[in-house]
Amino acid sequence: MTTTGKSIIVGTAGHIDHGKSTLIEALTGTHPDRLEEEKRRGITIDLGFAFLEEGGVRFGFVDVPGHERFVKNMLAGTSGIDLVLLVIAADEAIKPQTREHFDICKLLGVKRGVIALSKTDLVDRNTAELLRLELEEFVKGSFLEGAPIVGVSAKTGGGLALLKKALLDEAQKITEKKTERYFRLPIDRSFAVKGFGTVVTGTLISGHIASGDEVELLPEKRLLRVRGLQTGGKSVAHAQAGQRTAVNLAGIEYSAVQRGMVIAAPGRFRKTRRMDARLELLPGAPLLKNRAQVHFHAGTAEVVAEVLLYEGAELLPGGTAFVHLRLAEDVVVARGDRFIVRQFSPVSTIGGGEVLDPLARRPTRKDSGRVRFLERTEQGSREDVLQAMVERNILGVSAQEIVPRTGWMEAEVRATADQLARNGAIRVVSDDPMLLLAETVFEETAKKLFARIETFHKENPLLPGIPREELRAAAGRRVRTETFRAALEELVRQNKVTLQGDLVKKAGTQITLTAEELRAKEQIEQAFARAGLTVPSVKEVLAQLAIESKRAEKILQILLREQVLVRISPELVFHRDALGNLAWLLQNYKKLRGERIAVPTFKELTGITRKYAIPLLEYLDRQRLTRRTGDERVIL
Ligand SMILES: Nc1nc2c(ncn2[C@@H]2O[C@H](COP(=O)(O)OP(=O)(O)O)[C@@H](O)[C@H]2O)c(=O)[nH]1
Ligand SMILES: [Mg+2]
Repeated sequence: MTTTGKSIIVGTAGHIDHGKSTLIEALTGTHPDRLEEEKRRGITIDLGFAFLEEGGVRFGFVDVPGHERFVKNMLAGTSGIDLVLLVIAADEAIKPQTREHFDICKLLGVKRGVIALSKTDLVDRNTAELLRLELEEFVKGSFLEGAPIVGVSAKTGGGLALLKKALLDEAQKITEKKTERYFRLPIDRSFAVKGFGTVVTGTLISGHIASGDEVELLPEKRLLRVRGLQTGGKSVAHAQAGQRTAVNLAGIEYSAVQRGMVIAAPGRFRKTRRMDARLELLPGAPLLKNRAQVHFHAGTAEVVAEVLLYEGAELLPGGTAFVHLRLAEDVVVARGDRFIVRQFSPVSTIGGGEVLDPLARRPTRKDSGRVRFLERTEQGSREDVLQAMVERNILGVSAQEIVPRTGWMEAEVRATADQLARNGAIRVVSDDPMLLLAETVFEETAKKLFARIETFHKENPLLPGIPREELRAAAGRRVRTETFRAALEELVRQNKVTLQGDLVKKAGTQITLTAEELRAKEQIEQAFARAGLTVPSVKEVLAQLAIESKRAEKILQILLREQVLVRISPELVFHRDALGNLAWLLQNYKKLRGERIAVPTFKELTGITRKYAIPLLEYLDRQRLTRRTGDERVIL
């Protein structure tokens, strides 16, 4: 079943006993208080839920408790709402939690709402009109300025139709939450349903989910399968952002899941205990000292946090600042998520803000660029954000890291990276998995590699090039393998470097020998050429040269590489002409005396001793010039 029409989440807000729950029942027919204790005491303690389909819009209502002791429950319900229904009783007017809930809505970035002036049956017309003026003043300059104020009475039913219409009008103005984002649902309840097992509920804040999907429970990092889904009290095949959703999960006990946990698209979000954020302190809050302890609320999670101010020792009421939040427990948040902070004790809402980097590292004195980075990324375009992220990490950043840090889809990361690469700002050093590096860092790396290659040639004039592994080691651990590879490829493309098997050499490098070395080279070659198959030992030959042994050894290497000489065993080296002669001898033998030859005959034919004969025959076997059968060789 596909979903059509709009899905809107409405959250109530307002002081206790102002008629929030009663109003939800009057609108939807469902009383949202569900706990025994709530029914007995007649107050809302935890979140309640109800649904209404009206004018093609599906409303999911989240009813919150008004009591100041349960503001933390209210917070879990209010994050993720599209529309607030601020309820103010006509006989009581504005009370402390009216203010606190309103502040919370502002801090959470709620964009629209409707104000219900409830219990109008208890006051006369004049009082109601005066209160209306007071409320207009109260919301001036906020997101609720100009919002409809509807007088209602749940008792008489007066104004309910107008209230529904006002909700519908506001709902039409709301742009829906993004469904083209990775799936995420902060959990507000977990319980067991007979015959089904574990069911979790929450507001689906991004992406979509289908029955049969695999989801990741965070911060636990457990993969679970979705057995079934409900929205609005009906079973559905999928659900999308903007819907209150109940998810039946296979493979887990309901008691292992708690409010504050999140189910999400596997691998796309990460738990965190450190984040960088913009924090705003309410004008009425006490000033906040550096390292103050607070209660941090985001999504449905609540944890104790320490606030580190990046600039200054305190934050004044009404002020804002970049902060680092160090949490006592893991939470799951994404860039752009709103949060609330409450004073540690006595508990009251003092501010809130927006997550800028959900996976921030521990601040250090050395890391002086942090505030500049946050400034760049706070208001910047996607390109600005990605470029700043890449430039801050000299090792480069991978897509696996960028997705949970930004909340973007992988395709968006790729498109942004390609754009930046085209502009010459960054380098895509590897495509899959994608690794991005600042262009300046990349060029610096290539330059250093090239300098190392040049130095190698200078220090080793008799060697053709530096072994790739040696160059890799010289680059150090601050250069990832992918970067090394890409930088080397770049140098090759620029025709600065050539690769020769396992060796890297500066393009156009020739080994130039001194006159002395040239003579030595000739002497070595001649010594082996003269010897034929009864070769002297390498040591003997080199000892007779006028140059020192180290250089002599390198010249021998050159002859071997040029294949003038051939090493057939660790001790034995032959001139290529001698080996060519031997092959010719064998072919001749085959023609005259047949293909089989025994070791003694071979010795006789070549005039060499066993010491040479055996390694030579083995060499011939390896070269497939002969094949061993028993004591004999078959000439091929
Ligand atoms: N007279 C009158 N009483 C109401 C109205 N709405 C709610 N109440 C009463 O006010 C009390 C508190 O209502 P409730 O919905 O629980 O308030 P909440 O704490 O804001 O959820 C209850 O006793 C309700 O019966 C109304 O429109 N008129
Ligand atoms: Mg209530």
